[in-house]
Amino acid sequence: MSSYFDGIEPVRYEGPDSATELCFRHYDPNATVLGKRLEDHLRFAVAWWHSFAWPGGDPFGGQTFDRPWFGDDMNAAKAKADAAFDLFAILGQPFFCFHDADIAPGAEGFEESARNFDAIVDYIGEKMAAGGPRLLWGTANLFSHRRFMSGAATNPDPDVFAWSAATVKRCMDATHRLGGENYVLWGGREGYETLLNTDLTREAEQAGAFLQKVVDYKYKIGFRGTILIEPKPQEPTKHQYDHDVATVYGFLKRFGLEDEVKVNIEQGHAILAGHSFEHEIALAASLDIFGSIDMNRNDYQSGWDTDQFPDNPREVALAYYEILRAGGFSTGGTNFDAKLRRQSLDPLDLVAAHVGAMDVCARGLKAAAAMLADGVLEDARAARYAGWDTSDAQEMLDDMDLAAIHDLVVDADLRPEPRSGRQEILENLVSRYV
Ligand code: XUL
Ligand code: CO
Repeated sequence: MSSYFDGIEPVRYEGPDSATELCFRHYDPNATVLGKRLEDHLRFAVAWWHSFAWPGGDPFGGQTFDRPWFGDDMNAAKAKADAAFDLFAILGQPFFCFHDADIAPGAEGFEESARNFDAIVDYIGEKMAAGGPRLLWGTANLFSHRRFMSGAATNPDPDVFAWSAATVKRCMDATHRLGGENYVLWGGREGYETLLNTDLTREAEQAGAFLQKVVDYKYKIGFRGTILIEPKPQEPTKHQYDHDVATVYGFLKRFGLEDEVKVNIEQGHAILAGHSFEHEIALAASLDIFGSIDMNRNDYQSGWDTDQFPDNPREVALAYYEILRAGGFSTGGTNFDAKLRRQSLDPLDLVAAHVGAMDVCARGLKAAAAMLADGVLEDARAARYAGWDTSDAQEMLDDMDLAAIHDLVVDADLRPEPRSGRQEILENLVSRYV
């Protein structure tokens, strides 16, 4: 049967010195790193939306891609699924992710939409049963259709809340049916354009009630995967409620859901929020809510959420370092929430983008594993805090009040001596590994 990717062979690992254009130079799925196969460390996923549904538009111009499966009916949706599984066979990545709107044509009525969706989910299920990747996560697109323009769960209209809840129910059912390992909530319209028409208290309470219903439904259907919130500070809204990891944690605590929900952290979203990717991962790990990552990068000149494929081994290494320090992924993985540039029209571009990104991630993970195994950074970190390991320091922290600490400082005539933070030395150390 002919395929959009005809003429492109499955990509193989050939090592760093290979002259083959399309091969893995660093990603050998079977190589063992820290006692685990690279494939099982990285848990790569291809994103249906950017790779198969995105038409190549930008805010100033429309479609540039001319995919044979583009169309708004069930035949087009099946052709799209066929093309997706052809790409998966070329890349050999273990997972994929989708929104309902990526895989099936919508309809104005809920039932018709849901029927289309369920039929394509069955079709994808058959393709999965015949071999190919598993589902890392499913999600609902509660942001593209105009009904969601004022939010989904946080909409001022209860009918939109209801539509959104019903949609999430269907998407959780589908994710469960396909054996998905996580379910993601990204609230692209859960925020505001202007405070002048916004009731912050109501909207937060609606969002909290919605999330509680999602968690309750997970238990009702016996879904064993992880519920993940994906933070982002803005775009498309002026202000998004799930601003960053710290804000999401505060929200989860407010509604008592911090043990039920974790985060899916995206590189570009972290940067938009004024953080680094590794900061967001490290913070989530320290709060025990780290779940999964959306791997990509923004354009550092435009500052927009451009969702490009990652190409910077050092940045990626620092991110995986925090993931490995936290014990690695459990249900999470590395989802390429990344899209081609709109001039990259060819099937080869789509394959090459993923191959390059998988290689950069493999390189980063190997560097991170070596840094961790050698222990140099962790030894330096431990040495920096060694003073706190003494019983005197612990006693001060646990048992002494301000007055007692005051007396201690006076009695001992304490004169703290500043010590170097050794930042450049540590940065030089990282450079040796990447
Ligand atoms: C948008 C974004 C989404 C989520 C899933 O910036 O990252 O694609 O990952 O809805
Ligand atoms: Co994302």
